[in-house]
Amino acid sequence: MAPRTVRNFIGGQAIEDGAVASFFDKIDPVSGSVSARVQEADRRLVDDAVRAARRAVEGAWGATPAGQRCTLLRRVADRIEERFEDFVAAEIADTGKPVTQARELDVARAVLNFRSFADTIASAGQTSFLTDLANGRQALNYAMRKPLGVVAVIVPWNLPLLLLTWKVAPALACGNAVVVKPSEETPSTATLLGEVLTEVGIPDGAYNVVHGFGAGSAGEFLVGHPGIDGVTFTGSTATGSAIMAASAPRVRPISFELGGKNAAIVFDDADIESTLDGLTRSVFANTGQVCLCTERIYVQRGVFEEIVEGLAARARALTLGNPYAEGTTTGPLISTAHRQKVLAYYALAEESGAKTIVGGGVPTLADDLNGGAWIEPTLWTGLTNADRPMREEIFGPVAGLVPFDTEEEAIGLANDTDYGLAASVWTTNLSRGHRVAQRMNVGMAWVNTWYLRDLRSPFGGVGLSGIGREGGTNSLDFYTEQTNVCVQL
Ligand code: NAD
Ligand code: 6OD
Repeated sequence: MAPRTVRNFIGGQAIEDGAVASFFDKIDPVSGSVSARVQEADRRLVDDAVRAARRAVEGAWGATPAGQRCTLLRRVADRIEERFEDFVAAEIADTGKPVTQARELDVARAVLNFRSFADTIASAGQTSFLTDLANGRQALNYAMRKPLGVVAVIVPWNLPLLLLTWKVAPALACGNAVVVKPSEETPSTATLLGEVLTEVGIPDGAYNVVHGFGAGSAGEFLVGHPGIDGVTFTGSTATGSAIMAASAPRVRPISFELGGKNAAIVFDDADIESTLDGLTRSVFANTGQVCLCTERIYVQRGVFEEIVEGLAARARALTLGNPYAEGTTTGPLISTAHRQKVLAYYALAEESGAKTIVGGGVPTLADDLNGGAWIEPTLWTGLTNADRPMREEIFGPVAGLVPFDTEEEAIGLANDTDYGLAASVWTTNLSRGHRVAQRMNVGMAWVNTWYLRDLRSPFGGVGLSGIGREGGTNSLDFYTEQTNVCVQL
């Protein structure tokens, strides 16, 4: 079967192939074969997308009242539900993730993102102050919220639709138009979402998609474009830094959700079975390719052996294979290039003195999976925070386990990182849970759970993990500017 074509989506239209100068191949991470050919947007197409977005902000979309915008976004959620399996299939074709995860996390969250932000923005109020003046009179101050304008949305490949809609839904709800640059590894669901937005009647140009790479391609052309009023980015810290530099000359608002090197702390009073279940998710979910995944586990000495053995048993029980096969828990990495990077850390850990408890290499699978980016879930002991595999983000199904004795020592070990995205604390002593979670130098700390989300709560990181918070009214703050009006009464 000939590979399908994934198209740029500009001004409410998928772009004809004849209007595109170059294409690139999308490789299926399950089998290694070409699964799609993707239109690459050059400078001219990126410019077309930004202009289409500007026309929407200054035209039909800008003129749509907030309540009506939110009603339209609820229709988007309904329409994604109607086309649910189309989105699941597109996400699996790009990532190879198991069908249960694509359904229960990725596409379900896309629906929720649109509903949740429609509710938040529809019910958002304005700040006002009645000011007493010296002459006995009063003044009324009230702040008007206005959209930023044209927002560039740049997202990675690990949770493509989830992360895209997490930004597009609030941006549109606030009245902005967006130009989206999905990862070159996962182009499909962004274009499919364009179809859905058009189907429910979102005006042309409010949502645009340009495909391509970062440096020297669509990503760089987009963030360097003078018509962009703000940039929201999820991805690696190195790319965040490059985008920050490109945004500096025009002093644009930026929101960055970047990498992590997240810690879990397990106390000896933890409920062992539920802790092991939680750790298994937090280390191996999405083959370790979630920015929130745990790569460092600090375990109180009394339960260290029990946790190491229990987690290793659960890692061995993971089932790698075809994403649609019943019982598959774990997909491949996104690409063989990414696998090379993760395997280099597997080798480096052993050179640094790690004992590999489970995994450590490439698995043997059925012949039709041989060309894919498969890798073994892996656990190490014997490393310290001084070793690079315990300091650098690996973004694979792997964690190092380290024993500790006291609460103070565990807090010091967990906070000993340049990142600051997420942490989890496992204990049946809830006072200790609160105490330790509050001292984690991160954006999100979980107690006795991991990646449990309420979309109204702030999400983001500190240090190398990002700038700003999105979620609930935090997103409203990023995607709008305020004009304060002061009226002497
Ligand atoms: P990446 O930074 O390589 O790419 C992310 C996006 O940026 C892609 O669309 C890419 O094409 C684009 N890009 C690359 N260079 C660019 C440039 N110079 N200008 C403009 N755009 C550019 O990240 P990735 O490898 O796709 O994703 C994995 C990384 O993302 C990990 O570090 C992970 O921790 C991070 N991440 C963070 C969060 C979070 O919420 N904090 C969520 C998911 C992923
Ligand atoms: O759940 C979310 O809203 C979110 N932004 C998750 C990020 C996951 C990182 O890979």
